[in-house]
Amino acid sequence: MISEKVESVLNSQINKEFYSAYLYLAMSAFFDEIGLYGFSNWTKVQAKEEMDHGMILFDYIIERDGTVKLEKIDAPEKNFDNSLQVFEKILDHEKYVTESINCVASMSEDECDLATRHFINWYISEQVEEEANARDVITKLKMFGNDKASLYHIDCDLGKREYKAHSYK
Ligand code: OFO
Repeated sequence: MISEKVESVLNSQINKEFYSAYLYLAMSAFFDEIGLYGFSNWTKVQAKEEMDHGMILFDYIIERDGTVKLEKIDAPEKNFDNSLQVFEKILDHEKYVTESINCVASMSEDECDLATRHFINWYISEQVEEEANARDVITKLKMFGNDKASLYHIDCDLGKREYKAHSYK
């Protein structure tokens, strides 16, 4: 059994993860429109991972005999200018998600819910990786993004990313 407070932050985290999936899909559509298909692939793979993040929380709440409460998912931003701006937005968004995950960790500590505190460690590590991934692309775009041949190579590189289903167990 989980407390109402922990259940509430976990449910709100499900919403944030599915919003993240929506946001990455909007970015993927933008990249398709401008012909950066590797960037589109990378963001589409990320969208699928975000859905996994949401589903892992969903299954965890049920496993703990809690109640899943699905809330409205906001429409994502859809006006983007260029690849660097998109990845800066990704980094800002992931920092926001990291703060939210940290709040779940603090709440589970406040409620002496050690199982949730342990469970959320997987997300804490995942956020370190996601922020680092976004920063890595930003660095490359800042160094080489203005050169069309280099941008093409970055696009090919991001096109290699493959989706692997995420699971925390
Ligand atoms: Fe689910 O980590 Fe990104 O948002």
